Amino acid sequence: MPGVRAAEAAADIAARSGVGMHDIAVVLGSGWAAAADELGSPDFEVDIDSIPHFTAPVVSGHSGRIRSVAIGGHRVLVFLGRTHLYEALGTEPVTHAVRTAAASGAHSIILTNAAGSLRPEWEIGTAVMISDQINLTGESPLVGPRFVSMTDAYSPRLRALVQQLYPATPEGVYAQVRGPMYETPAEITMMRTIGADLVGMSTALETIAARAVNLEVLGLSLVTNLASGITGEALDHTEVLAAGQASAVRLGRMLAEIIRAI
Ligand code: 8IG
Repeated sequence: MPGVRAAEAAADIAARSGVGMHDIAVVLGSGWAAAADELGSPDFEVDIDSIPHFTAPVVSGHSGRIRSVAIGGHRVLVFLGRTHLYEALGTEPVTHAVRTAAASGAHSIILTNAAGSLRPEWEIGTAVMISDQINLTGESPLVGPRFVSMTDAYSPRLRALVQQLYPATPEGVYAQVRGPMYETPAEITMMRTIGADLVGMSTALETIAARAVNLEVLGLSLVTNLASGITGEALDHTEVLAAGQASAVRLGRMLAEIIRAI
């Protein structure tokens, strides 16, 4: 049972960190790892695969650590790196961090990622707030008759709060694909037609799992490339890491400000 495994992970984190409860969680995806230090120095940090049922991330740019950081009045559980669906381990490892966050006492989770943009006007380095999602993976982390509402999956309250702090933040619809290949130009044309503004290989399944355990979700995408066919250039993972490095301090401060305001 995923809930049982999450409870085991949460109990281990609580025992080893000495922090009984964490009220907010953050998942830092590729491009965002360098933002971690701007959240403040951790009171506790371990390798993610030393916590029950976590697997170490395989992508470069994902550092595979869990931190506990005090920010404002909050106890924040920070996951540096995530497990992706394209690792073919199934949806449970992909959503274990989200469920562990809920089992640790979190009421809110901030899911970050790097994404390709379907909007040419969004420059590389732009942080976009996710307003809604399209799950193109064909997968769900939920089993059985669990009819979870996905209306307002991305918390209107948290989105309003970010708009107040950073009024220039654009919003868009995030489409998750399985990957690991990037899209063909024809696939990007299809995604634009069905209403996507951003495309990536994470987050949507995590948001589904988060809503199933009543976590408030804030989603933030760092635009690191224009989607396939928009510039005519081939896509390259190194540009993802470079855009993250270049934006790290700005993104980290933005995250810390948002957390303080929650
Ligand atoms: I960063 O253009 C990043 N991740 N599928 N397509 C997909 N995933 C991505 C992309 C992209 N950019």
